[in-house]
Amino acid sequence: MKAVEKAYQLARERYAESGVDTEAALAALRAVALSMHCWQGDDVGGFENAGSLTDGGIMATGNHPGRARTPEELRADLEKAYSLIPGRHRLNLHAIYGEFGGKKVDRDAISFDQFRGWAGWAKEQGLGVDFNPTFFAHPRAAGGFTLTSPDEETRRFWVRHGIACREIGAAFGKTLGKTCITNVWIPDGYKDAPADRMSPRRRLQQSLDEIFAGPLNPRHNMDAVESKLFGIGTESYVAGSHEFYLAYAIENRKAICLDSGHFHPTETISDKLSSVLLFLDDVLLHVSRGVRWDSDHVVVLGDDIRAVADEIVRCDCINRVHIGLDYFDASINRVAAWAIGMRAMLRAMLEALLSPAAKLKELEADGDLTGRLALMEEAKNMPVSAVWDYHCLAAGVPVGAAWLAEARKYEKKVLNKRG
Ligand code: RNT
Ligand code: ZN
Repeated sequence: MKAVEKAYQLARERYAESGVDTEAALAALRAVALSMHCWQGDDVGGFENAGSLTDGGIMATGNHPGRARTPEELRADLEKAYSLIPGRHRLNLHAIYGEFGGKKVDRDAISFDQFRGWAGWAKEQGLGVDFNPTFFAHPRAAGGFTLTSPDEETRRFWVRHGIACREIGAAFGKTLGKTCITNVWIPDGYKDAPADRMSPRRRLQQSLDEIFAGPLNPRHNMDAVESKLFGIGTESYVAGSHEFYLAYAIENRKAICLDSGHFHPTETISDKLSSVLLFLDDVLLHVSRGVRWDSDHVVVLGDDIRAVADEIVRCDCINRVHIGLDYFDASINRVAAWAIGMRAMLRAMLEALLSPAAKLKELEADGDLTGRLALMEEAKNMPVSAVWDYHCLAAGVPVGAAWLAEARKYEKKVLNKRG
């Protein structure tokens, strides 16, 4: 790996000449913990075999062999994926991934008991955990309404689920000594134009108030709420819209979760960060890639995530923006899907950390918009990849496409043997 080291030394000098300290950028990058979503490993299946995913307005397509079928398989796959990704990261778990031991524990009755296996494993792996109540893929969600349900019994059921999940989140936070972000997303909405847009939102407000009523130690649990524009079967109206949740989050001091697939196609979440960060303490990101719609394709290094990373760095909010990934592609090797998305997001963060942000702001302040544009373009020619390769090498993970051979080996040895 001599070439990687040599290339890095040259890159370091090159950056230093333009006033950028690569060592400082790498130190900052090492501190970035991404929340890797467990649900890429099994197409959002979970371990309770309850209902159809599309009841939640989302869909995983593809039938690549090797889907994880048990917690043990999923953990093995996750370990493989983490071994291909530089840095120490987090795990994002959904409530349907509990270990139910063959017993039926309904959503409103789950507790940390079903997650001790995950907590023990996370501790051993040095991972923080984030958590999500699962308001979909369940007979009681099949009607399309959970926290907004006009049926009081159904609404109460889902409120109990939300309360249980927050407590599980806090238990993860306490056990691991790392704050757990518990993120509420519900699919509720209408396929066709509703006559009454306000009542479901009023019920959602009430349900959230009930879920968040119990005080929890903020060092253990942080609440987040995730909006959406539309889903499969909720094309005309989604109760949990952006305006609803942003207002709710500001009033109730919650974190807002911005999912890149949940806005109008020409809207970007990067532009929203500087606005919401002026009014909220914390933002959670669900970094995803929509292709023509909220299709949850694997994240790749494109302009969108580069802009997100730039904003996080330029707003100086690296500690207030919590980055999670959210996609589910069942058409390719699932371990590779994790590695590609995680590496892309980290690579984008590195590029942002290496960008001449101070200089760009200075040019802008001086009214030199020509210089600003010119320098932004030239920054793209700087040797980011040399720094990235070196970062992978130093972190003890495969450099360049070498990770793919590892993923393939694992596929042959482990994934392809699954029925
Ligand atoms: C759905 C939301 C939500 C889910 C996960 C599985 O559109 O993005 O975050 O993807 O909870
Ligand atoms: Zn999401």
